[in-house]
Amino acid sequence: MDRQRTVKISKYLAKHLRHEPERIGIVLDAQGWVGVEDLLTAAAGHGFSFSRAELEVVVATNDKRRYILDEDSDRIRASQGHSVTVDLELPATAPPEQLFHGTIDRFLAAIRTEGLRPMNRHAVHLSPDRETAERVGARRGRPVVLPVEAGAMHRDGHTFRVSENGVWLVDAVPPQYLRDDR
Ligand code: HQG
Repeated sequence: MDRQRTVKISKYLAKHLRHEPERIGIVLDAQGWVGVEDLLTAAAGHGFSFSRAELEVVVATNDKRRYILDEDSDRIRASQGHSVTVDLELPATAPPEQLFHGTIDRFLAAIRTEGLRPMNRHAVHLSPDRETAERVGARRGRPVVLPVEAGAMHRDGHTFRVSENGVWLVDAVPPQYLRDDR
């Protein structure tokens, strides 16, 4: 399968497994899962056909491992990034001392004042390393990386979870935990 096709299927999955399942008439369960057969049928019924084999290639080769199949490959879900309500049931996990958030200059004034907020998603997304955060920021423009004092936040009672694909999730980051190392 060529890269263009893989990316197209991946974007289609992001749209419908994270944001707008109702657009193609699928229903995610409380943990965000949907049956693979239901998804394939619904997609085909709404003008975009792909096979189970193609889906499995996308899941296995996706650069950020955005999707995961259950043990029997019966169901699929997005590992993070939802705007629809789901409970991923990820266990609370102690984070490393420092995590990173990638953003752009234009948002900095608001972020310094009110901290990081989840905006349209469920959680604030933090990266385990600077390079990943840079890539996240670079989706919008020249990236700015903010180190986050995750260890201190955790000791102060904030709950961290880590998604199946290694993205750290937290409800919010108050401004006092944001470093500026530029
Ligand atoms: C910014 C992608 C103003 C925040 C990525 C970000 C990630 C504020 C934007 C994942 C703010 C939200 C998530 C505040 C935060 N005032 N702006 N108080 N607090 N922001 O897309 O972290 O490819 O919801 O800096 O790689 O950019 O989709 O979050 O710029 O892992 O799998 O508001 O999405 O993954 O944007 O990205 P997003 P994000 P995928």
